[in-house]
Amino acid sequence: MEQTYVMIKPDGVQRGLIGEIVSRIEQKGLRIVAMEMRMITDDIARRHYAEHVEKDFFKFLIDFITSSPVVCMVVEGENAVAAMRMMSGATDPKDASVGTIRGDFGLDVGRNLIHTADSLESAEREITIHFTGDEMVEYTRAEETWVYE
Ligand SMILES: Nc1nc2c(ncn2[C@@H]2O[C@H](COP(=O)(O)OP(=O)(O)O)[C@@H](O)[C@H]2O)c(=O)[nH]1
Ligand SMILES: [Mg+2]
Repeated sequence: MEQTYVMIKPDGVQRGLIGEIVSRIEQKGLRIVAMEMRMITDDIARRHYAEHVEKDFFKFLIDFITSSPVVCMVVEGENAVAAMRMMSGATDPKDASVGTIRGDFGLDVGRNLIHTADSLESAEREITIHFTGDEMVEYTRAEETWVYE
């Protein structure tokens, strides 16, 4: 089982899409093992988006992600990293397929609703930034024998 880091961004929270997004994760059969709404500090935001520090949109990204609460999650399942990337869709909602979260609800690359780790390595790094480990729970969902062969 893989773990990935998922974050509903401030626009997703402000637009009342927490339930919709969490619902899609649940319906996919993935297991949410940690979830918390919180304000991201400037320091955490900079660590999270460190790979983009040289980009011209970096300041906008940091201002945006710290502007309003986000919902931080650790999501677990077989191929959870790729599954969540597929469900999120392309970075720019203009390119994101219908049926994806960004494709269904977004119009602008700076307001693309959700963050999902892009690799197993990124997932491990991001989970460590946002969670200590104490918040994580171990359980199985009752329906998992009907999700996995
Ligand atoms: N304003 C602006 N934001 C961008 C641009 N490219 C990426 N971003 C934002 O920066 C975030 C991180 O970029 P990236 O890691 O490449 O995309 P992701 O992994 O699909 O979220 C994206 O989700 C966007 O919110 C851009 O060209 N302009
Ligand atoms: Mg990324």
